[in-house]
Amino acid sequence: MERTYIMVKPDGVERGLVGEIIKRFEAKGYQLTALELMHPTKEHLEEHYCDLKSKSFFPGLIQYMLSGPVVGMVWTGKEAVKTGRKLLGETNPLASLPGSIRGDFAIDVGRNICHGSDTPENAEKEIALWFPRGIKTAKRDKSIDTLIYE
Ligand code: IDP
Ligand code: MG
Repeated sequence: MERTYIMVKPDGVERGLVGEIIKRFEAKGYQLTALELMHPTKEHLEEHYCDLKSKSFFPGLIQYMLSGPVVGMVWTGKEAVKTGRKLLGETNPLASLPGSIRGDFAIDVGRNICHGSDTPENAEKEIALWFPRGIKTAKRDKSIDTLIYE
């Protein structure tokens, strides 16, 4: 089963959208595997976004991400990475369809309320970065899985 790292950014936390975002992943059928409210350092965020270091918006992005706590989560299930990004919507909320999280709750790209891993490899890297002590994985009740997977 695939894992993805989903994070509610400071604007999403401040706007009270944590529950809404959790609700959508739960309702889809994904399993909540880890969850924590965190106050990351600048260095930690620079590591998370290291691929974007050369972008002109990078300093603003880091400043935005430092503006308050974030909620980091790991969700598990079939194609969790790709489907997780579909649930979030496009990077630019105005290009996101209604029904997606960014499409329903955000306008500007620099205030797009949530993060989702883009590949399974990056998901595992991000999970290791944000949950460095590891995650105890509780096996979900098999009877629930038979209602979600054929
Ligand atoms: P993603 O979050 O959809 O994976 P990335 O390209 O990885 O998008 O960019 C990371 C984050 O950087 C975005 O979610 C957004 O908050 C911010 N960002 C991306 N492009 C821009 C931009 O052109 N201006 C301002 N912020 C941006
Ligand atoms: Mg990205």
